[in-house]
Amino acid sequence: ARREGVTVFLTGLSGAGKSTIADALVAELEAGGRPVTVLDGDVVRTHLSSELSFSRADRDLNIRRIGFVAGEVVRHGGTVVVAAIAPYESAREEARALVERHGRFVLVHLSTPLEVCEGRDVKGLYARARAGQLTGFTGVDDPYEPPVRAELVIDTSTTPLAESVARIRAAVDGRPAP
Ligand code: GGZ
Repeated sequence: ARREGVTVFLTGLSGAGKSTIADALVAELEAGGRPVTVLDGDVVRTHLSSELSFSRADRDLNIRRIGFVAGEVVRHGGTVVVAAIAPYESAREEARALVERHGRFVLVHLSTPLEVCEGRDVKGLYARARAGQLTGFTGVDDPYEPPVRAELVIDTSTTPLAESVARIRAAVDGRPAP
């Protein structure tokens, strides 16, 4: 029988480690013979959602689009890795519903504390937000609703990258965590 499709949906603050984990996870899944469709918030906003702002309505529309694309790939037995802030519970659950009609959905909450994300500040966006040069920045002056039912919760400030990836792979393969 054809393999069931699956979407791994990484949600969390900017700087929580979504793209880092996505990159490592995708490399391992592809090395294991699973081609992966990657939907990274940053990239999606360049190519698929370029007209969208960071208002609630536009964030929700962004996540709805991601959920739709993920569902289509999963429908054909594919593997999808999403990395997006996705700050609203209702939009994440909409994405879940769009995927689960065709296959499996693994929600991974990267629960890295705000202080750690802000300390990393890879792109200097937190500093700009604190300075008032960037408004509506998630975690500073815009909300992040923690997921109510995540399959996995991982704090990247206390979990090594290899362990995070191993836990997610186990969930994808339906094995108990190593
Ligand atoms: C949050 C913002 C904002 C605001 C720009 N709030 O860490 P990054 O820089 O590279 O990735 C973030 C990205 C968030 O896009 P998403 O599509 O994941 O967001 S959502 O799921 O809410 O639609 C961040 C950058 O865009 N960025 N302005 N105001 N992140």
